[in-house]
Amino acid sequence: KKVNLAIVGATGMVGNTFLKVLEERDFPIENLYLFASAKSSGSKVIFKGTEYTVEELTESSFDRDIDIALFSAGGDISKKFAPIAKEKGVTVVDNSSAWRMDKDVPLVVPEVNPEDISWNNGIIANPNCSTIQVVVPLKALHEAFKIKRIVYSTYQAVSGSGVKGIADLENGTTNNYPHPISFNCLPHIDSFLDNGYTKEEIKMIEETKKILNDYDLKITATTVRVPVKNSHAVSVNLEFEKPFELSDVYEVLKNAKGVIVQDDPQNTVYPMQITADGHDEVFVGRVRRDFSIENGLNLWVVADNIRKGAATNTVQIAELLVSKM
Ligand code: 2RA
Repeated sequence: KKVNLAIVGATGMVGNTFLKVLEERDFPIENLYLFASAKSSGSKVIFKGTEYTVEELTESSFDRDIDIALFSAGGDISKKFAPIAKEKGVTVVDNSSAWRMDKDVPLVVPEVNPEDISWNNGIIANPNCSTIQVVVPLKALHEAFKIKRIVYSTYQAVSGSGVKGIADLENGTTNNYPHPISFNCLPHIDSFLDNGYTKEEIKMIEETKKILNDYDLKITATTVRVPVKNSHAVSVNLEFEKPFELSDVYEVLKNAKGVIVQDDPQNTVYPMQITADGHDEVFVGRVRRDFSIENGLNLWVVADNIRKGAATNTVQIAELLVSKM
């Protein structure tokens, strides 16, 4: 079945990657419509050898036969236009944070909770990039050993904040961050809340519970911007309900969908941002017992935040929708 597909935010970093991934995966497209802001409308985009003209997104943009719309144009655009698209019968897959915690909106990672797309009401949310990469290995571990508590410490690339973030890293400027990110780390992603956490940290905590459908999980997070161009890394500390053998943990990880284990530290084999870059898998290494607690485990989890963390996960959700049509 071929579908009529729209991309909202087609000229942004994630929008461009949508097109690249759609082509790589030979997504079945009948007609393609590209939308962006007024300032980007009129620009030309080549997709599979055909030239497309980007249209300005307006309230009447969905007054045509569109089956699925991929959004990555910021929360305000999603808040306003996803309901308009949905009313026209379009199924929206939204990469922004606007709808993720809405109880009527499934929050989906295809390797983790694909069944949740079945209860969508026209909008499906793509989780935050740092959340996507951790729940992929955690799903299998949770099923095998029942996770009780999670401590996330992230090392997030500047591409997570778009071209401005990359420019600040490369030029030593502070257009996007309050302090230099060159030769520096910033414990500050998104805005601070009254409880001392940032929105990014709360996203990881709350989205993990929703995706794993376990609101008893005890989770804390510290999210940090690091001077890396692309790919996020997360140090994950886990406490399980049950005892485990390390050999069983390895078996579970090696068989987990979407996971590649890279763990031979004696030979300097471990996941790194420069080797995860451009891939869609989640790379796991430094697997070792946390001897400081009962049933404790440490992991190092790395993935391309623009691909698996955003564009590819969104396209995989769209593939699930097509498979149900
Ligand atoms: C970041 N996860 O890395 C956030 C949004 N992409 O900036």
